[in-house]
Order: sequence, then structure tokens, then C-alpha cells
Amino acid sequence: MKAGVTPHTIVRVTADILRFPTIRAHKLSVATMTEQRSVLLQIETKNGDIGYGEAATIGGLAYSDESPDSIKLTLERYIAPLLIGELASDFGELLARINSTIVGNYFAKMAVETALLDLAGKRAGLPLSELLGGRCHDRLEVAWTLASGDTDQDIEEGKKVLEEQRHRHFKLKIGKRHWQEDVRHCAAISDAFEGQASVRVDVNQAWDLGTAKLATPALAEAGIVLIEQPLVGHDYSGAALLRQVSKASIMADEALRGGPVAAAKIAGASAADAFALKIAQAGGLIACRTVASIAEANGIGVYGGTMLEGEIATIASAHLFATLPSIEWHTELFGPLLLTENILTDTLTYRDFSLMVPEGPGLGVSLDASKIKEAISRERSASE
Ligand code: MUC
Ligand code: MG
Repeated sequence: MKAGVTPHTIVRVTADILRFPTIRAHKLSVATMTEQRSVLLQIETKNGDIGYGEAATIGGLAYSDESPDSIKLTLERYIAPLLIGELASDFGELLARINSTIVGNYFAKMAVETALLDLAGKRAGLPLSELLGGRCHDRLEVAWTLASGDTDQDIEEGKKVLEEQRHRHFKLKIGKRHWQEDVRHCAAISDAFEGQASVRVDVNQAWDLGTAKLATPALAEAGIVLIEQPLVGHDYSGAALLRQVSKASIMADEALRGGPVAAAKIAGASAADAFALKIAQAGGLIACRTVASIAEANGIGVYGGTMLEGEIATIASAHLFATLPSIEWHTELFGPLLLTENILTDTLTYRDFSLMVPEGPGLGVSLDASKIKEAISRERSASE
């Protein structure tokens, strides 16, 4: 709905790839990360307000069919022209138009929705969590992923963050090695933290059903309470069968790409005990809330997931998760802690095993222009 130029008319849309080193190699079955590349979206209105959004993925195209490069291109070439000259306050209509003219591209769409919600919050003087239904929590408990690839190093790292009262739930990334070796690795870590921390695993789709049928009971025996995405995402019948043989809960993650549609199918197939809620995979915060509602309606637990994003998408997720009455498996909003650099003027607050949800308008964070510049130039010099 163009209405001449008003203070809330969108005048600028930019998407930049930022690059951050990780604190150590982060090893998943699909990729080993030594850095993270993340797209920062800025939507500016005539009055000078800027809404921020972020989209990141894991291991280039190893995890998902959107890469930082494709997200930037989608935002600049296909989405920006749908926004420029429009009223930011018409964001419901704008998002509907984007959804009806652009298929897929969930991560890019999530960044747009985040930025438009950030602007809406700034206009209203309300934090995103209030726009999204109101807070049930001011802090969210955060799990940490032990993924150095080395059992002793993982135990050392776990002890350190436990002592610092940063995390008391650990996720182990498995599926790259033989399943029996993985079970030994998990058993050693679970023993080391018995009575002090819970331990869960993420297989990132690495197993076939035969392997999963052997490995899941052994993992439960070793003290693992939750097994995330053991099978390829579309294998609903395999996941439903696995639920019958596993004492540990089975969680859907990659299977939820596409949000509510996928969630409804998984629930209908009785293929998950828990959903990993991810604003990126759902295509936005509002769709992710629908995924949470589908979970609630079907007696499925939820976990506040991450795509290992930086501070913007982490805080956007936190605002959404703060509105959910129960988050049975807590969250894994630790992305910023995995990176050696950040882009905020004040760092996020992690304490008492939790992330504090900001209270200011919109996302409630302010960005440091010089840090953004640095992260962009790291990306540029690495791509030359
Ligand atoms: C995933 O698959 O859940 C979340 C934590 C982590 O280490 O990787 C991500 C992605
Ligand atoms: Mg996962």
C-alpha cells in the first residue's frame, strides 16, 4: 500500500555477509565449522529507524539448501524491490506478498520478518516478545554443544561452563563415526556429568533406520535423554518406529524445514516426541509460533533451537521463545558464545545457566557500526 513518503516508508534495504571465527572447531556429522558466515539485513525507514534481521546457516550448503550467499542474493534482488517505497507498518501485508511471490527461502524470509518486527517494536516502544503475545519468561535456560570431536576435551569444556554456571545441559554432535564409537563417547561424557548436567545428542540425519535401531537403546542405556534428528528428515515412518524402541525422546529438527506444514505432517505421523523450534527453518517467528502451537496441541515437547546464528537472530528467537508457556527441553541459544567476535555495543547477558531476554523496544539491542564494518571486511578479504 504505497502512500507517498511518510516517516515509516522503507527507503533502504541492505544485506551484508559478516564473518566470525569460532572459538574452536565445531564438528557436526555434516560439516566442521571454524567460522560462521551470517547475513545482516538492515531495513531503514524515512525517519531513520533501522530494523535488523539476521540469517545464518551451517557449513555452506551442507545443512540446508540456503547458503549465506544465496540469502544475500535473495534479499537484495528479489525481496528488497518488494519493500522499498512501502510502509513498514504494513508489514503483515508485505510478508504475505513476499510469501505469495517467492517460494521457499525460509531463512531469508525470517530475516525480513525479524527486521520488520524490530521496526514495529521500535515504533510502538515495545519489545518483540510483547508484540508476539507477551512474555512468560525473562530468562531462558541455554544448553551448550560439546562438539570438539574429542571426548576428553569435551569433558574439560563441559566442566568449565558448568562451573561458570553457564550451562547444565549438553548436546553432543554424533553420527560421523561408527555408532558404537559414538555410544562410548556419549557414555563417557554422560558418566562425567552424572547428577550435574543432562546430556542429549544430535545426529543431524546421519543414520539409516537399521543403525538407529541399534544405537538408540544403547544411547538411552548410556544416559542420553534426547536424540535429535537421527534419521533423514523425510523418514516419518522410520522416526515413528524408532519412538517405539527408544526410551530416550526422539526430536525432529531438519524435518521441520518449512514450518507449520512440516510440523502438522510430523505430528500426524506420530514421528516425534519433541520439536526443535527454529525461526529460520519455520520461515519466521510467527510461523515458528504456529509450529509451537502444533506441538502443544499434539502433546509434543519443544526445544528452542538455533542455526548457530549471531546476536540478532539469537535475540529474535529468545523473544519468541520467551512467549511460550513451557519449553520442556529448554533452549540452545548459545550461538554468540561460539563466536570470537560480536556486533553489539553491549554483549548479551548469560548467567545462572540462562540467557536474559532484553527489555528494550524491538529486539532491544544496539549495534556497533565499527564491529559490523570489521565483520564485513573479514568476509571481503576472505572471499578475495
Ligand atoms: C542443529 O542441528 O541443531 C545447533 C547446535 C549446534 O551445535 O548445531 C546446531 C544445529
Ligand atoms: Mg539439530
